Amino acid sequence: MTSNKAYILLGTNLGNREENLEKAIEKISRFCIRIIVRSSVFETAPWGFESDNLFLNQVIWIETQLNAYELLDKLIKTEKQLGRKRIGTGYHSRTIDLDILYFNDEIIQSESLTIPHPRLHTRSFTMVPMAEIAPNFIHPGLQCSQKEILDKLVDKNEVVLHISSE
Ligand code: PH2
Ligand code: MG
Ligand code: MG
Repeated sequence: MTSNKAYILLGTNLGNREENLEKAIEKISRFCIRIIVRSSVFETAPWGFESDNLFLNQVIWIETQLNAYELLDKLIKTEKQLGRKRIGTGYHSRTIDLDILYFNDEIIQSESLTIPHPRLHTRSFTMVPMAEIAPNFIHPGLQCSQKEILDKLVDKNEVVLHISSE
């Protein structure tokens, strides 16, 4: 049996944010083999758009028998089940966003999927939780560790510890 390992970013800035994260993780745990690690939860300022609603962001590392496209499909269905509405183009507030950051150490570039996530290394709301749980994991494109990426990051958007995983 082959299995895959993926890092997923969870983001929410609408409704009961803590509950949205818990519900999403519960649903994800039903269709993957296991959730290996969860990062702490961080409260983060909206990046790339204006909103009064701060985000909660968290990264989880999962083991799954699904391939990257099957995983994407399940994550989109989970977002819909948790009330995610997709509104035109640009960034909007949302109950839940589930993004695949890394899938094994694969590089995938297709119309529906880009892995590693194309903007992950520019965003502290992603890199802080990512470097917490996998400081030595190497970005397969950039060939840098998560810790190295975080140390060089210039994004100064606020990221504050909200619920520690310890
Ligand atoms: N997601 C975005 C755009 N901006 N800002 C924060 N702080 N957290 C997010 O998860 C986030 C964002 C697009 O998916
Ligand atoms: Mg996103
Ligand atoms: Mg998304």
